[in-house]
Amino acid sequence: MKRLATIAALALLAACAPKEDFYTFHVAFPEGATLEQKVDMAAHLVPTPQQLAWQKGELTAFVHFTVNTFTDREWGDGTEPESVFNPTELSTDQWCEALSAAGFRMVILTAKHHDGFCLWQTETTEHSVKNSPWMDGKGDVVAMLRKSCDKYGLGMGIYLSPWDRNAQCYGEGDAYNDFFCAQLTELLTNYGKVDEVWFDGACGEGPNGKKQAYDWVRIMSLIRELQPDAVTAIQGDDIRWVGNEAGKGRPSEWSPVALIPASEAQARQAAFEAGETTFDPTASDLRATAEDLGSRSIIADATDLWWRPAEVDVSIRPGWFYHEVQDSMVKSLESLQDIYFTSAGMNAVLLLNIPPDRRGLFHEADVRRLREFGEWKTATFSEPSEGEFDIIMIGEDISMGQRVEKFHIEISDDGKDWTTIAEGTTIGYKRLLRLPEPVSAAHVRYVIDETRAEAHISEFKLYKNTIYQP
Ligand code: FUL
Repeated sequence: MKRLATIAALALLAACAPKEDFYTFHVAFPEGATLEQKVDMAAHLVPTPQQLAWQKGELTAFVHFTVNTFTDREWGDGTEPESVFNPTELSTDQWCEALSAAGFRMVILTAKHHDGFCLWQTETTEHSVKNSPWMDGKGDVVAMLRKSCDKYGLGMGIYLSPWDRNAQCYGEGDAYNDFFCAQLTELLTNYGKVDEVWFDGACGEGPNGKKQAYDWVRIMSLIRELQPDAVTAIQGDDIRWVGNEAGKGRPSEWSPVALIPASEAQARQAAFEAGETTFDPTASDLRATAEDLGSRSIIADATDLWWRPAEVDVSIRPGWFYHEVQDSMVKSLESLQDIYFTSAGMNAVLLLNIPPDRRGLFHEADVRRLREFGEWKTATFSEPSEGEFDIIMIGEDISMGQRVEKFHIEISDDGKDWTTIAEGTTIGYKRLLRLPEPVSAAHVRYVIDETRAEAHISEFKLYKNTIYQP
């Protein structure tokens, strides 16, 4: 087996730029800007410190738990009696122990799902743990999770469903926004540091048949005030839904995108309706599910770009909530490995859902799979390979922006004749490339074929995929 003598890097565009100006989170293009100018500005769009810290976390766990766990449903209708919520052995320590051992850095809990049942001691509604038999109504799942996250060194996030099928004020405009902000205030005030606030996109009818207009501008400003270091996801500004629930990032996954955050769209809409601007924000029909959110052709038509990295949410089982019938349907280790490559390996953060069962524990089958996943990941990625390799990791220093548009990897035995073994478009924070079979070579190098400005490659490593043996 040949040893890798050198790892050489070749950047074709390494212009000696004068002092660079950067734009944090958002950049608006000046009227009449050329495509070249816009692309250069896009290359200088950078994440906020909170977004950067979030991206480095790489693996976040999602925990879907509520009355649905006991009624065997995916969406409760809001009429479930509080008495159904009665886990017999709830242990957030058990969740966090399994997660931290598997390499997860944060846990996001459904503090409230669409059924409106609150997992914490809230003063906003009677529809909560307070009126359940669990711990004689004295329990608080959010408080328990807080303690466990601290114990196991994990960050904590909150999922608060805007759609509420129980609240009588849902659909009543300000009344529901007041109610929702009161719930957020409790969660963001009484439970220490919250790292991510997650709002799904569902907006159905409430108990009175009405739909609600959520006040995203107000909601975002409340979060900035109460937890300035938290990132806000999906309907929130900072983190974008990848666009599917199958664990798949895009081959070209840009963090600078033209997808407008909900709060900004709402603010612009209000200004447009008030006659303060002639620019109609509803004119853009770009959706989170679109195939392309940030290429040059998108930039050509865009007026603004935002740094909005992708989060890949997917469940370890077919459903988001626990169903006994799915105990035999926990995703295979191979499937989790694939998901890791197409999420964290494609410039995104993986948000993997593990639903506790009716005991309030992660089921043994899920715990086993988490352990296997963690062991595989550690064994594969702890040491760069000095011999054969079949995984290439390459990353950009995204504190300088995301710039690379096309690259390839070459190997050589004599340093003169080079063979291409892999290629890609975007890199971003981290890109993992798998080779069809292991190779070895004296020299390995990356070549940047196209970039929006000088490329800053922060990582270039080679690994050998381990075959997992429990
Ligand atoms: C969706 C919800 O409707 C699902 O129940 C689940 O919570 C998923 C993560 O988000 O919008």
